[in-house]
This record gives sequence, structure tokens and C-alpha cells, in this order.
Amino acid sequence: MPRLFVSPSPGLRKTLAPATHFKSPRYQKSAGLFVARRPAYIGRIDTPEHQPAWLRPTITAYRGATPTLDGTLAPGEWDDATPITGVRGWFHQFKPVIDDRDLSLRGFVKHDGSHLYFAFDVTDDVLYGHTVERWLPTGFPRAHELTPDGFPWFGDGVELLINASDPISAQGASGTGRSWQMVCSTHKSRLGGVGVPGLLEGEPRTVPAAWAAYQRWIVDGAQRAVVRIKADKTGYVIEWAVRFNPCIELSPGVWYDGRSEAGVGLNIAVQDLDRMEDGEGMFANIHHESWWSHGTARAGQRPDERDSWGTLRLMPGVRPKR
Ligand SMILES: [Ca+2]
Ligand SMILES: [Ca+2]
Repeated sequence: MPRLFVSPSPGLRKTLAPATHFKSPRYQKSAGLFVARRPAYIGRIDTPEHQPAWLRPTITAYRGATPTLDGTLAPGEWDDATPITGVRGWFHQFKPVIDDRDLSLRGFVKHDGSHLYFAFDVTDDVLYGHTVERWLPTGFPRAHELTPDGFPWFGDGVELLINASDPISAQGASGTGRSWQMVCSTHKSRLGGVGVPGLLEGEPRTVPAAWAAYQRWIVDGAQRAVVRIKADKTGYVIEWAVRFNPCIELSPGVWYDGRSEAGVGLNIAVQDLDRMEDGEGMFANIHHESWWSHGTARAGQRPDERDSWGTLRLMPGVRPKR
């Protein structure tokens, strides 16, 4: 969903959640606002790619073998990819995540010269629409309409955001190959409807051109994702392909081709609905929404000057051996 917070001071974010939900040591009160603490609580750091600045991480995707999108991370399939771990140390827009069994992920990113690939192996203790019924929050009876009035991100799943060349420098996306935000849900999809996991049009879904572009990408296969619910219901696995053309537009009419180094904006959000009561007091009873890149903002910035993007470095070569 859209980022809701504003920044009261350098590097600090206020969420819209009531103060009573920020008793965790991850939050402190500053100038009357509850804000995420600085790095003291950052979780496990596995790779150099995970040691960037706290607020705006950088990760590098190298060229590797084309994975099979089947929802299974086969032995070796992602060995040439760069790992992503979460959601410890990520920005939690709603309730903080304090238990890896509640929400955590192991992910990967790589490319094959024509597509960017992500994998997300997500641990989530309660699977909305699978282990609990598909409840609706008060006041949002249309959340599961597959129209711009629905909430594509309302469920368990992952959102990808890329800013390939959009000068908006804002927390959102424009809905073009230059910047976009797409949703992969575990319980509904454009191609299969409610009840079938897959891709959905993300934000800004109420902008007709963005909605149309996202839908075209899904229908045409410019973006493809396969979701598998784990047999023991402890989470799910997503494998997601993003075709460079039309989705990584480095300048108007020019798409990344895998032959040179490039840097694009990246953010990843993990959505976690659990039981309705788990999200009590949060917008639409959402339990967690955790963001890879916190972003930066300076006091006094206008909303359109905020920048929540981390960096994805795209490299023409293979990942160095470690
Ligand atoms: Ca696979
Ligand atoms: Ca969940």
C-alpha cells in the first residue's frame, strides 16, 4: 500500500499507528512522535549487500541462470543470486515485528540479461485466506474488488517497487516503466481472481494509465509470478520475473539490457494480515507491513521530496565467488 508516514526529523519516521502500539524497544518517543530507533536493533546482517546505510540499503543483482518460476527454490537454483534477508531491521509501517515466526523472509535477486528475478521465501504464521477466513476490515467492504477501488495489497504477499529513472524522487511510483509498484498476493490475482494467488495492479492504482499499464504487464507476461503456499502452512514462496522491456526503463524509450552496470531505485514491502484482532488499531487491521528501505527525509521537506528508495545495482557479470 502507499507509505503513510511522514518524517518529523532527519532519518526518523512517524507512522499513523496509535502510540499505544509502539511500546516495543524498536520505537522511541521524539518530539511527541513515536519513531523507529536507529540501528541498535538491526537484525542479522548476512552479506555486504546487507550492510548499507540503515535508511537506504543497496543490493546488487548479477547475471545468472534463468530460474524456473514454480514456487519452489530448487537446489542450486538461486545460488548465483544475491540474498536478501528480512524483516529484521526493516521499517515496520504498522505493528513492529518482534518474532521471526510471525514474519520473516529469505529472498534472492538476479537477472539473466532479459529479466530481473526475485525469490521470496516468507515465514508467516497465519495465512490470510488460507488458515484464517478472508475477513474484511470495518469500513472497507470493497477491499477485494479487482478494480481500482479494491486493495490489491490487502492480504499476505510482497510488493515490489522499482524506480528506473523517474525523477519524482517520492515514496510512490508513477505507474510506467520508469517507476512502478506491483503486488503479488497469496490469495488473489488479476489472472485468477479472488482465491488464486498471483500478481495484481499496485499503486497508484487510481491513476487510469498506471492501472492499465500494470494490467497489460500482467496479462502480457511482462511480469510473472508464481506463489506456492507451504504444505505445513508456515508461509509461502514467491518467484517473480520482471522483463527489462517494458519494466526497467532507464530513460525514455531505453530499457536496461543487461550489458552494462546500472543503478535503479528499489523497495520491497512484505504485507502481513493475520487474524483481524492482530491488527487491532491499525489501518484496516493490517498486522504488519515491513519495508526493505526506510528511506530518508529531511525536516521541512515537502511530501514530494521524500525519497524512500534503496538502490538495486544491476551488473552485467556474474556474482563474485565468496
Ligand atoms: Ca523455482
Ligand atoms: Ca499473515
